[in-house]
Amino acid sequence: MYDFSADSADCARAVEAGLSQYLTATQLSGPGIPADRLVEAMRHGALEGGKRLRPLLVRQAAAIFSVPKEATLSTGLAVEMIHCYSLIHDDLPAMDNDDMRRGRPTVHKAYDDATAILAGDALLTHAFSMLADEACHADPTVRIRLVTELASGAGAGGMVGGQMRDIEGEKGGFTPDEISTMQAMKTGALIRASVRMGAILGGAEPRALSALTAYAEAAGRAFQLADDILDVTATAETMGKATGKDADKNKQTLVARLGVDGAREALAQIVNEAVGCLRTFGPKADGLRATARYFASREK
Ligand code: GRG
Repeated sequence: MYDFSADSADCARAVEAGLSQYLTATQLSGPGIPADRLVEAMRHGALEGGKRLRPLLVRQAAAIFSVPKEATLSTGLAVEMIHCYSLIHDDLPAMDNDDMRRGRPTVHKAYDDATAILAGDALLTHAFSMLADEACHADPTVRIRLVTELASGAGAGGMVGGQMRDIEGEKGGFTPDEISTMQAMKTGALIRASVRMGAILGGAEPRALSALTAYAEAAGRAFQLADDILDVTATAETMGKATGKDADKNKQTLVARLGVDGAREALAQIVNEAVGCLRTFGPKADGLRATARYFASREK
């Protein structure tokens, strides 16, 4: 029987240890050695407190193809570095202007804006170095596919592009479809890339990859909707970051349109849709099923 609590805690421990091991001056050095302040700011933004859900999705998707969890770690670390960079930049005064993240001061509060920008940049860059290293996968063709997948999910057609659309949307006038597209890019694209990278590590055939992509897109919508509900219902203390931000910014979320109860019903339907995409995979997909259900029940 798949045990979500045990697997997610084990994954979070492995990610924490891996990030701590790779985010050091020695590991990050190139033609020169990075300044201590840069390494410290990167560690502040990456270590301690994240749920590490994206590396968990990599691990769970790869498990369908019997890839051992240890063989998914470099890929999981790469996607987590991208996620942490996005949070550091999102918290900056020029974007969401947040003081707290994961229960601690945001990187620009603990250091300064320029250091936070550079810490995010360096995490972004190092993510691709993790994937290019042969410790990630012995086959260079697989490594190139991982790089392409992560670049596509994180870049202008994915997360960064979604953030741009979100900023434009704050002026108002987005249709529900435009909101969905923005959210699928801003939050969904990295979740989609995580699942697909797990499948790529497992050598998934096109049909399996497309079923997993459909799962990931629905799971991404569920994750975002749960985040919107929590923004209304959870306390800042539980979340470790400010809440009520969507209403403050007059954001047109599904929660604003349907109310909390209506949004919860929609969330349950989306989770069923995600789980339905896994019907051909049998018990090896229990991890992905459990994570989709967790997205609907999470309290932070
Ligand atoms: C600045 C390039 C750039 C992109 C920002 C990720 C993002 C795009 C913005 C974050 C704003 C936000 C709160 C989006 C909602 C979904 C989300 C990414 C929540 C945080 O992810 P969790 O819950 O966080 O996985 P932890 O802390 O557990 O890692």
